[in-house]
Order: sequence, then structure tokens, then C-alpha cells
Amino acid sequence: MDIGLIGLPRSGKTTIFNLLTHAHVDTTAFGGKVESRRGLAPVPDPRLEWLRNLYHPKKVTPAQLTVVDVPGLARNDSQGPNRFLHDVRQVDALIHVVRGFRSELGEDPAPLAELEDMELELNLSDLDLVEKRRERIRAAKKATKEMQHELLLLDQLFEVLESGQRLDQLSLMEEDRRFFSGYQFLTLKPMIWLLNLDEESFRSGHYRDRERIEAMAREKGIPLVLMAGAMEEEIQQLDEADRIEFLRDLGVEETGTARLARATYQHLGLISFLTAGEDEVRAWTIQRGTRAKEAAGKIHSDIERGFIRAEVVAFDALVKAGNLAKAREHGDVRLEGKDYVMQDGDVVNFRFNV
Ligand SMILES: Nc1nc2c(ncn2[C@@H]2O[C@H](COP(=O)(O)OP(=O)(O)O)[C@@H](O)[C@H]2O)c(=O)[nH]1
Ligand SMILES: [Mg+2]
Repeated sequence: MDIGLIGLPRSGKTTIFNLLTHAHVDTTAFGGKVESRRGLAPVPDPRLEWLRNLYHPKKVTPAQLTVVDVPGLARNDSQGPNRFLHDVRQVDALIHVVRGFRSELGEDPAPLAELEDMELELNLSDLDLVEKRRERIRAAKKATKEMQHELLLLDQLFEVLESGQRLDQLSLMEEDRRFFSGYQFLTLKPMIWLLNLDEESFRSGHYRDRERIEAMAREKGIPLVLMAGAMEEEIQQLDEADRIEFLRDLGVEETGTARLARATYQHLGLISFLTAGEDEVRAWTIQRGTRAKEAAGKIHSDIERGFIRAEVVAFDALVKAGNLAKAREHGDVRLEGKDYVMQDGDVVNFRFNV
């Protein structure tokens, strides 16, 4: 699953990309890159630290999200929108990075306008798709039952879009959803708004048009994450002790990067199960609702194919017991079959034969 960072040029996308993926891409040059850039962002998970202390493994591997730094949508660029929309279509979810600091050219932040512009751009692109498809069906010599059904659905989509709503706000039947999956509608992609604020606004929590932005986010069901990109860069360079001190002074427990990674994970309906041993402690990403056998396939296709049972203990029960042997004594370690629905924080040992 690819998550695209999108927004106007100079809004801080590459800065956020660097923070999330621990990369060092230059952000001083104007003009930027024309192509998208990909990287892996670890998802912070304190449970891994607890397991590290229990098992002292050779390595600890967090869950990771694939992040894509999409070149900015330039205003007044005739080629811009098409190339931009093409790039956006390639990713599965979007983080819209909005400038909430005074630009190098001295422009005041205009976060509300940036949000509205982007929403409009995505909305118009979807409207265009719907309209083209409607025309094609109407022009067909003979419309099949299926096409007639699609036309009715398209009319519904058109109405939603025309009223300025996102398509993900329309509750479609499961089979109709599948019907449209080939379209790659942009307003069906999960969206997160990231306000990249200057340090002062971040500390005070006050920024321009805050009430209206919060209302719009609520209305559209979009998570709103606040962060101070430039300050985060400094925080990331501190050692552990100084970082904790700095965060405490700010009155927050986690870095903005950590909050963003976690908000994204949750908004996409992702959960982690954990495996733990002397070799490796690791978090694995699955979609909420995934069953045990399929989850085993995340680790290796052989484990899925030869699946016998999953030995499962909830992380919290493991912590309470202190270790696996004690958890077993308490009866907290369960044997689950292939159809068991995995839960976030399950510590699992798959039994299989090949
Ligand atoms: N003051 C301030 N400047 C920032 C912040 N985030 C990024 N910048 C600066 O804004 C400029 C553009 O950042 P960049 O990440 O390259 O933006 P992009 O074009 O969206 O990729 C750079 O000079 C950054 O140092 C921030 O939170 N506060
Ligand atoms: Mg950039």
C-alpha cells in the first residue's frame, strides 16, 4: 500500500518525507523533482520495546508504510494538473501537506484555501471520469442490464460530487464498490490532512482559519494532524534523553512524525500482529478483519499453505503475565484455527508443516 504526500510546491512534503523515512533529500533547491520518490516509514510501536526487553532478540523490525513524495501541484502550470493527477492515481492513500508557515518568499499561510483548492481539483477529476463514462454508456447502441445499473450508480456519484462531497462519503453496497474499483477515483482514496505549522502556531495550537478547517475535516471525515516540520527536523537530531525533554517541554508525548504514522495506519484500517523470539521481534501489517491463515501468509507463503494452528496471546495479557510461560499457566495462550480473526497486538506463533 503506497501513501502519497501531496500538496503545493514548498509546503514541506519533502521535509515530511525525510522525517518519516529518515532520508536526507535536499529541500533547499527550488524547482523540485519531477518524479515521485519512494521510501519506507517505520510505524512506531511501544510494544516492540517491551518485547525487546523480554527476548533480547538479534533484531527488532517495526511495521512499515511505503511513502511517496509526489511532485507538487503547481499553480498556473498548464502541464501540472494532468501529470499531478496521474501521479496521485498511482497511490492508495493521500496525505495532503498544507503550508502553515510563512514561506521563504514571505507569503502568509493560507491553509483553508490550499485545502479547498486540492479538494476541488480531486473532485473535478472524479467528475470528469464519471461524465466520460456516462457518455460512453449513453452512446452505446445496446445497453446491457449491467450497463444500465452502472448508469444509475454513476448518476448517484455525479450528484455526490456535484454537491462538493467526496465519494468516500457515499455508502455504496459492497458489490457496487467493487464495480468501481477499476476507476481509481481520487476522492475514494483515504485522505489525511497534515498542517505543517511554524513552531509558534504549533505550540499555541492557534492557526489561521482553525475553526473552519476543523469543521470541514469533521464534515468530510478526514483526520487532521498538526505538526511543525522544521522543528521536527531538529527534534530528530537530538539524542533520546534530549528528545524526551524537548517533547515534555512541548507538552506532547510523541513526535509529530510518530503521530502522523500512527494516524495514517489507523485511518487505513491497518493493525499489527507481533512475532517474538530470540532471533527477531517484529510487527506485521494486516488489514483489520484478516484471518489467521491469511495473516500467516504475510510471513511466508509456506506457513499459509501448511497452516495448522495459531498460538495466540494478546499483548496486554502477555504483559500482565510477565512472559509466555506464565501466560500459558494462566490459560491466556489460545490455539486458534485458520478462520480466527486476528486482533491488533496479537503475539502469534504459527504452527505449520511443509
Ligand atoms: N518555517 C518552516 N519552514 C518549513 C517547514 N517545513 C518545511 N519548511 C521549509 O519550506 C521549504 C520547502 O520545503 P520542502 O519540504 O522542500 O517542500 P516541498 O516542495 O513541498 O517538498 C524548505 O525551505 C523547508 O526548509 C516548517 O514547518 N516551518
Ligand atoms: Mg519536494
